[in-house]
Amino acid sequence: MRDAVTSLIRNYDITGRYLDRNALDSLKSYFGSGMARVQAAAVINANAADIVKLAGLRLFDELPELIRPGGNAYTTRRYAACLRDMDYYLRYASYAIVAGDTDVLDERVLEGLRETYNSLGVPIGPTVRGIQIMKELVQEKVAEAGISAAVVEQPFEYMTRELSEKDL
Ligand SMILES: CCC1=C(C)/C(=C/C2=NC(=C\c3[nH]c(/C=C4\NC(=O)[C@H](C)[C@H]4CC)c(C)c3CCC(=O)O)/C(CCC(=O)O)=C2C)NC1=O
Repeated sequence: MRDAVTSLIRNYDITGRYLDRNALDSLKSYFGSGMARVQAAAVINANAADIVKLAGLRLFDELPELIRPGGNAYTTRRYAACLRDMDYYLRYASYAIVAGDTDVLDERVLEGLRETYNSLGVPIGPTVRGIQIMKELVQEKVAEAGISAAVVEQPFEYMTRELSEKDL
């Protein structure tokens, strides 16, 4: 599992280079945004249960067929599984924000996920929508706390892109 620093070092080491101007710029940006990223993770931690719950309500409000008979989130067991998945996405997004790197998402969340979802009939489009709604809620909460909302966007966009790009 890599963070922004270990990813950078790894890339430079592969080609045996010293850290050049580009490397220093990206290190500066990583350390410069460090406090904001840590504070954003604290905001997510303090609001996680609310964010997941509200995102679920909004998602099912937009796409009510999900929780009707025949929908993938129909029955309390599957409804709960869906919210649990949303909670996973949020928690791992908070790790990725702190790490300044999406590697943790590849390793712990996205690996094999599409195959699992496809075999269980979990629809990707609505899952992506759920992730987007959580991103919006997190951006609101973070902005309310006076932290730059820019630091939280990347992991949600990454999960969205990775999930939708290789849709079956
Ligand atoms: C930390 C990494 C990690 C992830 C991401 C993960 C996802 C994950 N979601 C699952 C199921 C599920 N996921 C959903 C999710 C949804 N259904 C919908 O209609 C909505 C669009 C969506 C919620 C937004 C549902 C309903 C199930 C249960 C499906 C079933 O058993 O029929 C399963 C199958 C096993 C189980 O039910 O626990 C996995 C592995 N597990 C992990 O360990």
